[in-house]
Amino acid sequence: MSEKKLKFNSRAIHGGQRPDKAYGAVMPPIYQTSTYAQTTPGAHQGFEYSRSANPTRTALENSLASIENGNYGLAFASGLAAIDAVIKLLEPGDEVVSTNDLYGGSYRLFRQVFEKFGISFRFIGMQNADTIGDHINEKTKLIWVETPTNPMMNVIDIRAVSDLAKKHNLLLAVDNTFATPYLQTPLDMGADIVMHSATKYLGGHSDVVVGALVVKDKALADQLYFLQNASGAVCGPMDSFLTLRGIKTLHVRMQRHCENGRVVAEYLAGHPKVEKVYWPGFKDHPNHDIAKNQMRDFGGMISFVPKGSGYADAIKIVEKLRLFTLAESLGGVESLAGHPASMTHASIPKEEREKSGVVDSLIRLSVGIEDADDLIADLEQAIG
Ligand code: P1T
Repeated sequence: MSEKKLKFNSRAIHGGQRPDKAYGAVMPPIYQTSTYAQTTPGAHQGFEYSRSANPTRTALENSLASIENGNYGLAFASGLAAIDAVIKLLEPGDEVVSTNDLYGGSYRLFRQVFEKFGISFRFIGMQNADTIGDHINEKTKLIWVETPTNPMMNVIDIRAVSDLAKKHNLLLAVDNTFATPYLQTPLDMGADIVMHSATKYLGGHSDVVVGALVVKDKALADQLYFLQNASGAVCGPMDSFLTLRGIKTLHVRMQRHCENGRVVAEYLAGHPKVEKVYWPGFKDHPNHDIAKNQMRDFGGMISFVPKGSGYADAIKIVEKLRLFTLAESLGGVESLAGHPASMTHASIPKEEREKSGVVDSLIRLSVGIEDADDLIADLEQAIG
């Protein structure tokens, strides 16, 4: 059966995978080698040096391409290394239009690294896609979209942004970390590049830091491959193996993340001491209809603001949580809680941060796949 015909769950397990050529190993071995023997210069079995390509990484890259409905996958040493490669497609003088609510590290890379090299970034709200065109000019080359956004859970209409990008001949890159291809496949909606912090749901077990890019277009893949090899921030063989192993259960984990996410979001929304809950599954979420249209379910990421609270009260709650671990990151099997203002988004100036809703009392939850009752009991004792 042609692999393209397989449905998502089958591709998560089999996509791009063949038993290993040497001994038929069903899981690709961890090819922990930097280099490969040649019989005469240039005569090798497809691998020369592990920065350029490594069989374990290639197995992961093929899987990434398959689950995102792309043709080419590239695995990097971190999500930020993957973003770094995308921005290096640009030239000094070029402009990028980006969502204003995004991971703090992406913002820091854009503002504090790439602006020095003459690339400018405009951070705008994209919840209403009709307004994005106002920020495009002759220097604009790329639209950078995170959806759902980290941590405010805004949802951006990928098809609408893609139409705009095509009209102005711009590249569209979508950070698909929060949704994963289980919930949405941006390339099918017209995006040119899909990016992941595979550290999160794709790996799924909080044991690797890995980044990914997937594209359909060969010329774009060649350019990104050139940058991956030239800059060298590649995913190592052990991390490739672990990420590939994670992807094989992505669909079952995501199903449970979504189920538990719904239970936790509804619990918080009904809690007398909770002011506001951000989760795209609520009918009154401003972009619920877009989410329903482009996502298969609503995920396990939730942010909330306790009632009448400030910085100190939010800190008290996250300190009291026991089953939810207070930690950076998200998307693993275990539930995590974070305080974006002081942790993941601390590199965004307070003024900027608060414009997009990241107030000092905001708490972010990555709902894991434990028993939902235990998660609720933990929240109950922490919120009071
Ligand atoms: O951490 P790294 O693998 O380099 O990925 C960066 C990144 C990119 N995009 C999104 C949407 C992300 O959430 C991240 C990393 N985020 C966290 C560590 C966090 O706790 O939000």
